[in-house]
Amino acid sequence: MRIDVVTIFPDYLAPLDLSLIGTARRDGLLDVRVTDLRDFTHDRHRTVDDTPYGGGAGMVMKPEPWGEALADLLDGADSSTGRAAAPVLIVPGPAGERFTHAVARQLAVEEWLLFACGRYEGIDERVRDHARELLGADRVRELSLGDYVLNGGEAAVLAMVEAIARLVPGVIGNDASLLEESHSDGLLEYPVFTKPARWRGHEVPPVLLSGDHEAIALWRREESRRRTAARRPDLLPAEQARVSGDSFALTIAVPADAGELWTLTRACWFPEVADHVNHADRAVRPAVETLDQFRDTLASGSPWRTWVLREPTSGRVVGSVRGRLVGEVWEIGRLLVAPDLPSQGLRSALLARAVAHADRGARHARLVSEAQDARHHRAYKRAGFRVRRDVPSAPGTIVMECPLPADGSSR
Ligand code: JET
Repeated sequence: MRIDVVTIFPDYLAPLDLSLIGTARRDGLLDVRVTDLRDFTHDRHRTVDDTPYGGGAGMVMKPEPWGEALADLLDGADSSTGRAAAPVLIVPGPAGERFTHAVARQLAVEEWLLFACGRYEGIDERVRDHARELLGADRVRELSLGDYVLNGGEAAVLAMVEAIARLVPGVIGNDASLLEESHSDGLLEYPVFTKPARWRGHEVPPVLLSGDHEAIALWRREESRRRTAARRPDLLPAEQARVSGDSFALTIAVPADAGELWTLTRACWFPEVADHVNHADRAVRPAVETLDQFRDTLASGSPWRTWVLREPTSGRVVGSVRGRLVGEVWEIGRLLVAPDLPSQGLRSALLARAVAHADRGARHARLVSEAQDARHHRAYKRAGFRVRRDVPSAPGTIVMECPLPADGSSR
């Protein structure tokens, strides 16, 4: 694979001589060339930037040096490589599409990548327009590592080249390690341990010492799923909840869901909201919680795990449930379904999900129900819940519990 990098700081790319990438270059697997953009300026100060049209702070990279640098690299291509390949032009920048493992895979099969490092406020937009005419619209990609701003594209190029080059056959000696790592199967990696078995009072999980390969594989899959749900719920695939022929998507809620979910919660608790206006002393939590307070419960550090149910075609949020571990009890709450939908089947599907995905430390699942609400009691009983008169609860409510398997193995 050929990799060109155009930058005003060629020294910044020196690390590409080190480690696996450096070895792959010496082995002839990677042909990395760094070009100084200032070589394509013609004034005494070797100027690459100018003030923005329309005003505003900062400077913009001038198009002319970029045009000349591109032309030079593309012209040289036929003679030096003996083929008429066109590169994929990659412009790292905070406004790009997200660079992911999947993108790295697409790029790893290309013969030639050309990275353009922007600085200041960015490169004049017409450079990309021009490159799209030269290379084809799908061969110019503005890519972002994440939602933060760097001083220039160079550090992003180092990260992208490392992520891409290690997927080029031969660059990494052990292909099996590529198959097992985080993101290769869409989930985060399970935790790993090495000797000694006990270190500063911390034990290695006993299953890993058991020699039982099936049990180890199961444990690792479960840890991957648990980690992903806790840290990166956005990576979990939507599971389908099929209710009376209609299919709904059931996923872990993220902070971005807060607006819709809070609005639906308020709507479902409307009697309590109205009551709160009249009797502020009888505050019911879902009726008085602010949007910001609710959003915090969806953040990755929150003890709550919240699921959101959507109509798949419209994406409309139509239901939710949540759970958290308190001691040995998995507290389930905020079970709700939009008032215009047939609620029973959807409520049962949501409750089943909250029970099935209880924290493995839990011995019982618990929910609180309105004492008068016989219809819901019957549904909770069908789901395995029983009334616990011995557990105290607010006036007008009852507590119901359902035992959970001791080892959490079904979860
Ligand atoms: C970045 C990449 O900050 C990032 O990239 C570097 C950068 C900074 C400023 C300007 C710039 O210009 C490129 C361009 O974009 C419009 O012309 C590039 C953050 N996440 N990933």
